[in-house]
Amino acid sequence: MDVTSIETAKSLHPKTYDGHIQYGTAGFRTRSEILDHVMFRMGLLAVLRSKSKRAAIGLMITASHNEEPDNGVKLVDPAGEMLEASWEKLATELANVEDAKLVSTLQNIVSTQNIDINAPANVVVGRDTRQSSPRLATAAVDGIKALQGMVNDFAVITTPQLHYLVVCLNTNESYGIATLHGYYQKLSNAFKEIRGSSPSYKNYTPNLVLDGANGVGAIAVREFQKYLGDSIQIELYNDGSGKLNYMCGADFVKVQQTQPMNVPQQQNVRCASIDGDADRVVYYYTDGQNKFHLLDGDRIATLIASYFKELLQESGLDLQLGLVQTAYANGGSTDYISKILKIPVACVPTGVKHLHHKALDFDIGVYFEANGHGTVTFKESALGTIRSAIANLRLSETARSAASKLLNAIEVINQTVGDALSDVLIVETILHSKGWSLADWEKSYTDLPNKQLKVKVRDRNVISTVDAERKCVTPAGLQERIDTLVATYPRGRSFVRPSGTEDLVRVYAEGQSVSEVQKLAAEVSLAVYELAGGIGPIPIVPN
Ligand code: NG1
Ligand code: ZN
Repeated sequence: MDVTSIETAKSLHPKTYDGHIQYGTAGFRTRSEILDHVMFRMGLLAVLRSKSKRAAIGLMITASHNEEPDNGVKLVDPAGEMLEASWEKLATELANVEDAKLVSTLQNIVSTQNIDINAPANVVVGRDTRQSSPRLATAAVDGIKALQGMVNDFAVITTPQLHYLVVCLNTNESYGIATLHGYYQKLSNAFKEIRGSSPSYKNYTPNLVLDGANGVGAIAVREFQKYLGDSIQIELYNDGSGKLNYMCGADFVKVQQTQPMNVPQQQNVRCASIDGDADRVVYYYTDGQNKFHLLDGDRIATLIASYFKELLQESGLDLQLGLVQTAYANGGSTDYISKILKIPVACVPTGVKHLHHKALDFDIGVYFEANGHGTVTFKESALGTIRSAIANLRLSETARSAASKLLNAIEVINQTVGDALSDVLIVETILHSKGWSLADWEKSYTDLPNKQLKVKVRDRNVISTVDAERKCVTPAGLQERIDTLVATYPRGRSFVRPSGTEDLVRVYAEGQSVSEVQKLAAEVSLAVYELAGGIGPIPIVPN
């Protein structure tokens, strides 16, 4: 290890923040002004991870749907997954050590992880459009270079594009060409192939209004449109000229359950919102009575799963299809999946790494968070089975055509991570094939009214949970209080958990009516405030 080069670079990125910061659900995420030394150190860690895995590692600078002054960084493992849990701990340790202990901490990682320091290292770097991102990217690159790693800087890209590039590089480009051109071409070619020469069908029209959250996704959408030609017309709003994620974007629309700013309110028009780094998407429309209708990640998951189920039945393929959700999934969707679709459904803790991991248990694993972050994974053996069916002339024309559709749908999907733009293309593909409007899609099941609230507490880690976050074990008495409150509401459900990306506790409630869930969410918030050390204004419970 070239200690002199690390010491020199370190002096440019001294640790100036004394608080503890933690690698959470999506890496480090906090106010951008305290992140310089963290970025530098993550550049160093990415090199060690790359050497240890003998593969390219991704480093993405983004705070996704958070407000513009925040920023963050996450590392992407070789197969496109989130960083392995044991390395998250190393990341937290490395980010928090004093400057004087930086080199010895690195040396310790090298020896405990058995890393050959002379092995090559390749780090793929990407960043979102935040003002602080170029400065923070420089810090990360300084870290990579201080350990003599190779930097593959793709500058401004979406988070899913970074995952895609990492996987392409690590599969010798068998997954796809490791360029942005390769990304756009792979997805758009498959999309156009399925769409054929008639972009309209029954209630489906090839026009989509898209809210780009004023983020990097807006740039990518403009680029995508060039590849998509007339197969679909995307009308872009919040295209980057306004404030990032401000009253717009997937998170705003999902949590506020309302139309984003600047998108014209037109009746029965198909709209979608992506988030600031383009890894989430939700759909919505306003009906003839000006009522807002949200079609969130749970809906997208059920749409994709039911489409795949139909194609599997038509093709006669015996592949196991499964769906993965979190506690935030609407009870209406879970009932529909298990009772009507009859597809196995699993519940895991929040954070795509948990969903992705569980989805890999199935031949075809559909996973989505309710907020619109998700994708589909396919086992290599399942792909082989589908390909053989297409080539098997003894099968009926219908069976082979269904298998072929399945394979094309797989090509449209960015399997490496939830990708808002790829998810838009798959949703559009399915709606087109069914000839559906959003109202048609919505008929499949009814969402239970639900509400999310945030509570500020002194230390959010006083809350610990079990059972995929559906029950809390500490602080003492909180779960009993939640149980008592929930019991008074028919179809009521509520849970609380510390956020992994913000310094607060999240409260979720659902039930049979809007007024009841508002009340339940507020009552549970008050319980958190009282039993978990709330700070700031006391939550107000409506009458
Ligand atoms: P936290 O802050 O841990 O709730 C949020 C989302 C996650 C995930 C991460 C990463 C909710 C309730 N939580 O995590 O699902 O998307 O951000 O972006 O939506
Ligand atoms: Zn995001």
